Amino acid sequence: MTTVREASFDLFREQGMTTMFGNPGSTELPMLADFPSDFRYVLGLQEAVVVGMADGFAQASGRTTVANLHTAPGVGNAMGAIFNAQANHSPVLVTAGQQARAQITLQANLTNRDAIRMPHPLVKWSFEPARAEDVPLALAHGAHLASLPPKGPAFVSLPMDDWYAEVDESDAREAIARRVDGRAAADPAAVRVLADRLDAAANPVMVAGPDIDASGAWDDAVALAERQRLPVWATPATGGGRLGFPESHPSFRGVLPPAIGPIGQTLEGHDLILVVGSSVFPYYPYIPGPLLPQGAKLVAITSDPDEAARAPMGDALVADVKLTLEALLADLPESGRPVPEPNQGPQEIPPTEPLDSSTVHTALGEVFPDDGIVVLESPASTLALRNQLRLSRPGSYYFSAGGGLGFGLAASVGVQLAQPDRPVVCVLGEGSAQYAITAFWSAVAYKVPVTFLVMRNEEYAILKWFADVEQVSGAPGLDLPALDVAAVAEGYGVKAQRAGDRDGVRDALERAFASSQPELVEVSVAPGMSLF
Ligand SMILES: Cc1ncc(C[n+]2csc(CCOP(=O)(O)OP(=O)(O)O)c2C)c(N)n1
Repeated sequence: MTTVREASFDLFREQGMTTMFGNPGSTELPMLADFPSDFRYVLGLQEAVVVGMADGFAQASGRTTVANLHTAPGVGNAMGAIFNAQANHSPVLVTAGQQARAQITLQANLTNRDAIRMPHPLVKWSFEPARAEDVPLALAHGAHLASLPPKGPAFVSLPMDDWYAEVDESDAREAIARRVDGRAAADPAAVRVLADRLDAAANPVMVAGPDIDASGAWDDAVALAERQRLPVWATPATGGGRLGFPESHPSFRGVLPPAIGPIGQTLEGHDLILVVGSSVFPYYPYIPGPLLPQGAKLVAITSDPDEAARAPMGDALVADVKLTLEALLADLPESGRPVPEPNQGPQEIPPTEPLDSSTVHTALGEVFPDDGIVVLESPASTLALRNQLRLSRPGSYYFSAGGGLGFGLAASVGVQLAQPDRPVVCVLGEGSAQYAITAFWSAVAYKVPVTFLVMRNEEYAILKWFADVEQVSGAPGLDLPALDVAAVAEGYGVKAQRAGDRDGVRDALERAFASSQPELVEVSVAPGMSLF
């Protein structure tokens, strides 16, 4: 016989899940008792931060990651972050403590009355085991489901008195040792048809999405574009939680706009649109128009059956993105089409007073380390950063595909913990920083050397832009005067600098990158959107 607690930690150990994020309460303490020394517990001070950190860690490590929350209020606080993890296809196993079984029916204090239903639409699976001894199997079930395509959060509610219950040792061993591999290859006949369509097309184009990076298909996507002479667009920034293609590559064209009409116009002239590792498409806002340019066909490769099923046009092939690109490459010859015209590279930005966000990103680009990683949540400067930095290595960009603010600051801490040898810069709007502000404390407490770059424009700039698009005037609540993120960060123990000109920004960033502690650079920037 062994205990639920021993079997559960053996399961986590066996599955490589030894870094755990959490915010504890009385209902989680029995789980955490005598915490094993080969595990790492990362405390987040609020549950949105706990799940955001776990999301970043899971994506950047490629490992399913536990986020342990405090019964119903903890799950409630984390819902926005769970929504983001789902959109990011991030394998997070969310667990939450629950009242002791003897007191659930009488609804003692802190009972999660409907634990299964609470996170339901945002997770792949939501469960509370019927018996204490089923806990290790339920955790295994959740962990495997989270890691199967499409990866995403799963939830298990854990009554607090289950941890000391005894389980049969050999049953536990069976559950613990299982391997579940979800990488499925495409039907070879379907790949052959796609290869023929691609080869026969007069002017095909590729749209690269986040699952290229997540599936490890970076080099295959480059090889396919080069062999078939494909110009490449990045999927719209709204859904591009990761990059799918090197943005300094001569065949890279830019980031697709996020709305129906403009996408159709941008892809005008192509007869075949090959979408790889993205939904079709992460549209927002609503700007109607033809879904495809006149005469164009579309084929999407995705590991997510729902992405394939819900697309409003085109065909789809549901399979692992890397395996499918490998199979396509095996079937495809060198194309005789002309090599796409080389792209222009970043646009020159004339100096402005006060600094424009694009200028700040040119300064960031000058000191950005080759192996650097960007975690981005600066809505009004998203495109400026993409255009100026032209990130070109796999695993170097994380963005919330869900659009819920609070991902950036928290996820950057998780990404840096998963990638301790790569410098991480987290670029934040001063408004966005507020949704996960307590992650500064975790960065300091665990000596996580993220460089935070805060763009202080004293407003919700992107919402003013949306107000124009939506023809809304007179909306309140779009200004953020006197929000001093540097001072707040200092309160959490982060060393903060303020910079006001281009050289100052560059020097401050250089110092922060060289530091082994989290450091923050706050820059006052001009209001409005920066697009280049
Ligand atoms: C959880 C959540 N609440 C509200 C929003 C709506 N929203 C989108 S962008 C934005 C402004 C963010 O401010 P800031 O980071 O200063 O960005 P700026 O537009 O100035 O770059 C808001 C409030 C959201 N996306 N997510």
